[in-house]
Formats: sequence, C-alpha cells, structure tokens
Amino acid sequence: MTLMIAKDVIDAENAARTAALKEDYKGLGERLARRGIDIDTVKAKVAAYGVAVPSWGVGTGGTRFARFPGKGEPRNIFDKIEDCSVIQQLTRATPTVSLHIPWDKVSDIKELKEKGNALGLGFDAMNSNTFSDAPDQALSYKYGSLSHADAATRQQAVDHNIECIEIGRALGSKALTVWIGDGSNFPGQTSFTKSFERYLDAMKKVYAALPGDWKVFTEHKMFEPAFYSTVVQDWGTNYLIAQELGPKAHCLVDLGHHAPNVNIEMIVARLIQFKKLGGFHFNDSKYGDDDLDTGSIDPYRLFLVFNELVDAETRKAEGFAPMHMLDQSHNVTDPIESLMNSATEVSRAYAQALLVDRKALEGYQDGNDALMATETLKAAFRTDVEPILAMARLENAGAIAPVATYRKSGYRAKVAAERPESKSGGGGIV
Ligand code: LRH
Ligand code: MN
Ligand code: MN
Repeated sequence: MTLMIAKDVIDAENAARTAALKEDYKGLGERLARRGIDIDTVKAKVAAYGVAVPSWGVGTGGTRFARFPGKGEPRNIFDKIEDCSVIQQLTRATPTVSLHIPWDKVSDIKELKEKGNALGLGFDAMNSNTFSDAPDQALSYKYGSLSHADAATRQQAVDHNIECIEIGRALGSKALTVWIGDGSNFPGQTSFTKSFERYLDAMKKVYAALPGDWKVFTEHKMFEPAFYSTVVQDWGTNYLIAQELGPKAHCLVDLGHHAPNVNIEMIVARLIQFKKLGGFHFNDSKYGDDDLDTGSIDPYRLFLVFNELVDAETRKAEGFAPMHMLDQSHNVTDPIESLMNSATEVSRAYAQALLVDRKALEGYQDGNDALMATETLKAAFRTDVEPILAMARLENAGAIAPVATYRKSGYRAKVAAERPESKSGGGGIV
C-alpha cells in the first residue's frame, strides 16, 4: 500500500505520547467501569466507524466574494485522493472518498480505482452537479436543472446523473447523492407545483437507472443559490420525494441546510422511524449553509444527532443503515487539518453517544423526570472520550495526535513544491 506519510514519522510522534495515553485510557476505563461501561467495547465500535471525505473538501473553498487559495492545492482528482489518504492514514476514520462530478474530472476510471486501491481508499456516494454549468455543456442550468421548464434541459440533467451512476458503478460506489440548486428568487417566478412535478418526473428517470444494489439520496436545502424558494427545501419535501420514488430512495441530511434553531436531531429521528434516513453531510453552521468544520460551533447538537443514531443502532431499527460523509468548505485553514479534526469530532460524538445510559434514560422519560433525563445525556456528553479515540487510532497504525503528526511530516510543504500555486480570484468552491 502507498503511504503518503512516512511510517517512521508517525511512529516517532506516537512514541512520545504512548505512555501518557495508556495512563489516560486506563483511568477512563476505570471511571467508565464504575458506570457499567466496558471501554474496550466502545473503542472497538469507534475503531470500526468511518466517515467519507468529500473530494471537494481538500481544496480551499471560497465565498461569492473571494477565494484565497492555499499552498499545494490539489490539481486534479489524483492529487485530491492523495490528500484524502493522508487524512485516512493519520485518523483511520475516513476510509472512503465521495466524488463530485464534473468537479472531479474522471477521464480514466480504471486508473482512479487502482490509485484508490493502492492508497487503501474506497469510493463512497457519488455527487452529481447540475447547479453549475460545465464549460462544454449544451444547455444552461441558470433557470434550473431537473425541474427546468424546458424538457431538453431536464433530460440533460437526467443524463448527467446517469453518467455519475455509471462512473460510480465502475469505481465500486453504491449510491448517488442528488442536490439541486433549482428554485426561484422572486415570488411568482416559478410555479411551486409544476416545478416539483417536473423534478419528480426527472428523478424517476434517474431512479430507473439505479443498479439493483444502489441507493439514491436526495439532499434538501432551504435556500441558496435560490433565495426565495427552492424545489427541495426541507425534510418534508425530501420525504415526499423518497416516498414517490421508491425503496431505493432516501433522504440525506446536510447539517447546514436548515433554518437556524431547527431541531435537526428530531428530523433525524423522524426519518429513521419511517425508514428514509439515507445519510449525512456533516459540517457546522452558525448562520446558514456555512460549511464550517464539523463540531466547531455546536458539538452538543452533533452529539444529539448521534444520540438518535446510536438509539436506532441499539434497538436495531429496521432499514437503518445511513451513510456518513463530511461536506465542508475551508477558507482559512489547511483543508487536511480541518478534515482530520472534523472526522475526529464525528467519531467523538459517536463515542459519547455510545456512553448514554439508555435504560436509565428510558426510565426517566417514562417517569416524566425531565431533569434526570437531560442529565443522562449530559453525563455522556461531558465525558472526555479522547483516550478512546486516540487508542483506536494508535492500534490501527494511525496517529495519536493527527494534526501535530501531519505538521511534523512536512506534507504540505512537500506538495507545495510539486503543485503550482493556483490563482486567487472570485467566488466559487472549486
Ligand atoms: C449544497 C451542498 C451539496 C453540494 C455541496 C458542494 O450546498 O451541500 O451537498 O453537492 O454543497
Ligand atoms: Mn451537502
Ligand atoms: Mn451545503
């Protein structure tokens, strides 16, 4: 297997931290044992957990105002997956990559698959893009794609999604994620009903092209780039889509796609209950679709989402198998560092949720003891599970301290010497 970070760098960094980690792990193990929790069982679950890295996340993002490129930015999909493998090598929590077509130009699928294999990476859900125009594209998506008033434009969007399925199939992916920017900027600009009818009609064609073992995830988002209305605006509409399309269709929840203060964990619970939770795009937000690093603003909310997931996992909820992906945009940090931290935050929320005393919680809920119910959640959330995460990484040939080890490796400086600096410029996320 190709290792992007030399093993001796990881070993040296780990050696300096192993004794302290062992002590911390032992101490936490004793404290958890007093609560009736076996630390090794939690660690095994955390070690088996993975979240996909978005290929678009390893480049520096930008806003509609400006983009300030970083050093050593990936030039193509091969550079991108090398960066993704650094994240996986150090965190051991990101075994797959989620591609975005045509941002990722996949001219040689076989070569990409071989490169993925060599780096020990698999391919997660494919993402289509009908929210921007590709340079060689015949018809514009300025006024929509899958819901466009023009049938030929809709067909072009359908064909693009089918092409994504075909690329994904050759790479070993098993799902397609469809997010559209379709909507309107002015009251009256579009017919809510007709555009949704057209969307459903087009998505039925995409659905019909899914291989037998594939799923399609539709991703809702309240606003942007359309600012008055969007066609797939919320989880209710998303659920209707999944119902209309059939059993392979599920809803994808991007944490940044809701109005402020919306109870996302409750949406998650509802979708689990009705077997339509397809997956996540994890990120964090303060105002809107900020695409901030996962857990950087509201780690408690992330924990509450995982609390629902672990609850479903524990009671073996029927049809429950969501896929987990990150979806972030990095403007002021090294994307590799941000993605490593975010993968760790997601694993942390999972580990904390595994610590919830579910029997006690159920008792407090049934007995209307609101205070003790919420304290039960807080007791899990307050537990510092870092020794569990770090031990899982260490035992899996990862880094006890991923960011420090990455900095020590000099990876960014090395690729900066090989990859020419990209120009700064206007907005856009690629
Ligand atoms: C839309 C979105 C969607 C896209 C990605 C780049 O805001 O969350 O998932 O594919 O951003
Ligand atoms: Mn998303
Ligand atoms: Mn988004």
